[in-house]
Amino acid sequence: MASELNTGIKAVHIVGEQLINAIGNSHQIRFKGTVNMVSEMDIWSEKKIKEVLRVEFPEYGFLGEEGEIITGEDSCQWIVDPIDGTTNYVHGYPLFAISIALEKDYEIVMGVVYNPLLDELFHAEKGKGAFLNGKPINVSDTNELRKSLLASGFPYDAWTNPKNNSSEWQRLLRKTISLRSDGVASLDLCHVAAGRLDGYWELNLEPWDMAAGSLIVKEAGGMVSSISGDPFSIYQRNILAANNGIYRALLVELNET
Ligand code: LIP
Repeated sequence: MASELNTGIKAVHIVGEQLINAIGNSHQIRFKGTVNMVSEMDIWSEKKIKEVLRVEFPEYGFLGEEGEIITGEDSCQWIVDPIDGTTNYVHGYPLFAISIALEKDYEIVMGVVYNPLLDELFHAEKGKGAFLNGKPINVSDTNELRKSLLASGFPYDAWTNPKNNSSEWQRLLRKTISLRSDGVASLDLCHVAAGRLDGYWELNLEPWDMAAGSLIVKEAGGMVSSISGDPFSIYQRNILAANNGIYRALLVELNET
């Protein structure tokens, strides 16, 4: 019998190949709001992932970024970002991912994040550790903010929302080695899990941006909470993820801006 993990991996590989083939093409774009782009490839990828997952697990629910929603007959639901980093993808900027998580009784129990251009597959199952291409990964051991490399991003309503992360960004720019904004939340989380980044925070995210990556960070030994330090939920729109050595210092800085 197929496992959820193997089915998730199969789905990201199938769509990943096609997404690579189409990355340089001109795309049919529409906007959700002022700057949030959707391409025909986001729609295609979500439909294809849903088809692959539901062949093996027809009773599970499905929550996808582009509107494919199925209420399942079971307590399990797939949570899918068919292209995380759509803005990068449609600009031909070579960094995007496919993210698939499995939620059971409102808890994320499995996550797969795939960067097809680098053929990097991150995965975790609850209680079983985190892996990159099958090898165990761990968060970094940096224990001072001033020695850390962090990432964050800017919300889609940054034009109009005064709480658009710019004050947090400016504050941390002066207290760290440097900051990165890659535009792919799921990969930012995986890079924390793999010790490539020491921490990451972001405001105004959606469940599919965080579901798989948050489990991968936890299983790699990292801390994950809301920005105010409350227990993490994929439904609360923001996230702070870091190694244990800098988590508290980063929490304090983010709550002093
Ligand atoms: C995007 C993220 C990006 C974040 C955006 C958005 P999309 O996902 O991964 O890093 O800054 O708010 O959520 O729309 O490309 O799937």
